[in-house]
Amino acid sequence: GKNLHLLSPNHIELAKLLLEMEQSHLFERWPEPGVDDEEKKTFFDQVARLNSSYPGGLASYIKTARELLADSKAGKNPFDGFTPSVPTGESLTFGNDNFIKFEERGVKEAQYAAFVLVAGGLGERLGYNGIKVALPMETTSGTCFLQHYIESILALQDASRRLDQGEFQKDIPFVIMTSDDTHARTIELLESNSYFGMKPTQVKLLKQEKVACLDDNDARLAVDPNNKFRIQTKPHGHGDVHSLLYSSGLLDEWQDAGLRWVLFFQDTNGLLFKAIPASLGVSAIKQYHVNSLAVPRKAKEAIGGIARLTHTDGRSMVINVEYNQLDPLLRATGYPDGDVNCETGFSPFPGNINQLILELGPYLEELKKTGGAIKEFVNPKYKDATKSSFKSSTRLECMMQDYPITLPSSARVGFTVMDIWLAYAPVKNNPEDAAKVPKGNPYHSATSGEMAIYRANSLILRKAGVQVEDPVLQVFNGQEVEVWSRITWKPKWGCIFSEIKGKVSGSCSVSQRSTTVIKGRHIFLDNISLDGALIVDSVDDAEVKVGGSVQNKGWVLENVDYRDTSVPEEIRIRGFRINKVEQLEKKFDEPGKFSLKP
Ligand code: UGB
Repeated sequence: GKNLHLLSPNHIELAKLLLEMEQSHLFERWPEPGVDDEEKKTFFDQVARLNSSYPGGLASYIKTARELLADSKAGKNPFDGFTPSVPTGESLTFGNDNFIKFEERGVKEAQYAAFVLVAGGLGERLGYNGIKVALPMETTSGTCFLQHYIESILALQDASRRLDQGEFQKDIPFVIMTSDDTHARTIELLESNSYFGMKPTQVKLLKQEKVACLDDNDARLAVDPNNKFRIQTKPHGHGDVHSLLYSSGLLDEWQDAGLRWVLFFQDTNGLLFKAIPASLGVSAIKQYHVNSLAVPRKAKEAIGGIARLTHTDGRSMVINVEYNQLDPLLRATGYPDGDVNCETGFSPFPGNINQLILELGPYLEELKKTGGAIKEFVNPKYKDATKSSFKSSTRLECMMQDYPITLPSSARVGFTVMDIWLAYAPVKNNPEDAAKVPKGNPYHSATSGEMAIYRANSLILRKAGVQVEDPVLQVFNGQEVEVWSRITWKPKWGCIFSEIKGKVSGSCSVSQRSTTVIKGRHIFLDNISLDGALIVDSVDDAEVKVGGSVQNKGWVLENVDYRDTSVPEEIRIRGFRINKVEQLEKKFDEPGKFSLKP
């Protein structure tokens, strides 16, 4: 009260709100008026931000927190009344007729899509010091995730216009959700690289705010341990993307511009864009309002499981059940063994890779009702079995894949299962934890993420008719991985299978120790036998035929230890570096037809 004269009317309202919500402890350690007055004002600026960035304001946040904390204390199961069963979805096999049919439809739809990358997370499990989208996806070409995503979107945009031959000429919008942890570094990465070739106006950043931490079951807001004039905050989760998109007005803008799809994806999956055209085709042909991309999932793997949940009252929905909840839910509903692999060697519940394709029209209609608010949860770490106090402060969280929870049963919610090698290779785990992953389960490390790119590209070229030699097994940072030929190409070289196939002719072969980087658009592999390293670049209006026998000492993988701090972090977390001993490197920078034959 003594401090009231300092405050603006707006701040006084906020002070009243806090007192009404029984948050007077926030002011307990405040000094006399005249002392630290600026800090006190800044406190209310923070409260104003917390209040305006949460749908329904702080009062609603605290109220929901009390309810969820009470449920958690009572041990209430969020899935009470629901029984899980294995849902049916579309299952695709790379390169067969069905896959090609979906890809050809999907690529034409791509120009009517907007892409949304959620990149507000710091990736605590990975323990990398930079932002994750700045990490090289593979170190042969050195392309970082963000560059790859942008080039993939641009390649799709181009292929889509070319193949559709329609009138539609709008640029595909690209939104990146950031947070205070990633925002400045994301802008810096974009600006210092000229947006990797995208028009700066095509890219929009939406920054999510953190939410207030909670100290106890009464939802008393936590004072920041380092500053008594601040409320401690933590991330609210990727679910924020829906309310941010809605409040930004972008969804209306896209609707008016004639767009049809919104595609959501995560920060470190270098394979994702290989799966996008086909799964977008599935959305279009099966008219899915919601389509989640999935892969076969090992039981207990740290990715969510997609399940049909049927309630005793008859309601039913297809939804992601997060990895820590699937096993207990199964045990509680008649599967005494919980989440276990079936005869296929995988869990019967497909794994959610958190790539969602939403049809824009129904999405916008739904968000007009909900404002984009997503069902939240709380996950307090209790001190003891009485559940009366927490080890550290907690907060409410929400997940983007929980969007379908509020949809009516009539909504068309489906999913598309793809081969793991084609669709999913995230970089989430640090080397130490990755090395402890049970044998046969994916490491999800920088090592496995990079190797997965080479494997996928090798398998795709095999399917296109190239003889790619078998991989060898090697151990990096304690993880045994398959090492395939290091084959990479720019997305514009081929973003669907038929395009890639059209770039290969005659009898081509690549040995296991080989490396190739294809940087140009119209580069054709014709009767080439590669044993070494080959790097080819060309301007877009050059056509280059590469053939003959290429043989040199090539590029060699050398082990490095992740603890060796003399090696840059983005390299040592992989456990290897590339020694570029010898290569054939050629750039064609004039328009025209060329042939490269050593
Ligand atoms: N993210 C944000 O943008 N903001 C946040 O506040 C938090 C995260 P994690 P998680 O890949 O297979 C998800 O930490 O949440 C971004 C699914 O929930 O990598 O443990 C962050 O930058 C799970 O069902 O993953 O698990 C990143 O891009 C499963 O599908 C993304 O959100 C799993 O991913 C995911 O954050 C998976």
